[in-house]
Amino acid sequence: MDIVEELLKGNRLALSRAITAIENEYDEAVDIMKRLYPHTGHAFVLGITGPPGAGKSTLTDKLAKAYRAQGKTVGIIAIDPTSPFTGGAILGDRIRMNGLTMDEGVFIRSMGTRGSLGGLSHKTADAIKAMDAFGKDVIFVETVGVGQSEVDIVKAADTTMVVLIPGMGDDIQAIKAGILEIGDVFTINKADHDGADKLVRELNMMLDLDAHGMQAEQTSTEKALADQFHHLNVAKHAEGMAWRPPIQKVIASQNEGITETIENIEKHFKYISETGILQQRRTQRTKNEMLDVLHSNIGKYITGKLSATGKLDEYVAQIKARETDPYTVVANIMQDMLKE
Ligand SMILES: Nc1nc2c(ncn2[C@@H]2O[C@H](COP(=O)(O)OP(=O)(O)OP(=O)(O)O)[C@@H](O)[C@H]2O)c(=O)[nH]1
Ligand SMILES: [Mg+2]
Repeated sequence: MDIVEELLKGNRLALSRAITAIENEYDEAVDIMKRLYPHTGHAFVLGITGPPGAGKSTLTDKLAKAYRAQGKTVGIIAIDPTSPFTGGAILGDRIRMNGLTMDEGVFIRSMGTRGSLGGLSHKTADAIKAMDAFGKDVIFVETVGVGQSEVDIVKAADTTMVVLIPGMGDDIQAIKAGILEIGDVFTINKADHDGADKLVRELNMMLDLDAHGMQAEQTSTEKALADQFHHLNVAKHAEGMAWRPPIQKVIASQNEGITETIENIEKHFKYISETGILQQRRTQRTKNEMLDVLHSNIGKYITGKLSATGKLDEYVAQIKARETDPYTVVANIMQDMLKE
């Protein structure tokens, strides 16, 4: 079957195969993406991140149902950093999305980090595009944790929701820099547990400090993290009237606070649309994606050549013997390549 033609016609099997090709880096994936690209750019992408077990999947399930009730179609990508990809078998177990799998208007896919070092964000971005071209109105991307590894995935989202839960103790301090920078909307889930109000207060305080430009007190780690989010940060403060992330208490398992959460997401989307931040983010994303492909292709090309000619091992030996250094070697390689 012609995967692209079928995908564009709404064939779910074709969408599934396209994502498998993307995930496994099959040769055909590049051709698929080339042909799908003109059909992308319509979906709203919502990133959902937070610590393990915070209720991200439960929440995604409820939010997806709410969007379905509005008549919107939904795509869900769950990034699973721990288990290897299992072709969907994982879904019943780890993703608590009862009933959603029966709904034709919802497409759920889990993606693992198997065999890809740092390549996941690129694959996630392509999977999002496949769902976008398929015609999904809203695409959820669920990732575990708040930190370094989520940074790139978060960049794929228009709006990022950070899910926190009471009883995290000092953890909130540890993840402070990350959450303040990436959260457009905050959800305090498991509000049926003790400490939800305390967490809301703490978070409010941190957001107020942040809004008053007191980032100067950041530790170097926090600064490094904040730098990662620089473009988001710039965008956030671009219009002078910085977005104040709303905080909503939710009991996802009981469907409580879902309507308010959807309202917050929609408010944020309206804000970034009207201020031009959305376009700014999407431009930045397009640029990053192009540069990713450029760097990766150039890297592969040069590495391939060096390996084939045996020069790679030669260089490594010379560097190891301290006859030269990596910088000099690479500068020479670049010069040789440019001469060709
Ligand atoms: N008490 C309570 N439990 C909840 C709530 N929301 C979810 N849970 C439970 O929390 C557990 C974890 O929920 P998940 O939705 O799988 O959490 P997750 O963040 O997706 O987990 P990972 O993807 O494994 O990181 C499940 O047993 C849920 O039933 C809530 O609001 N209150
Ligand atoms: Mg989950």
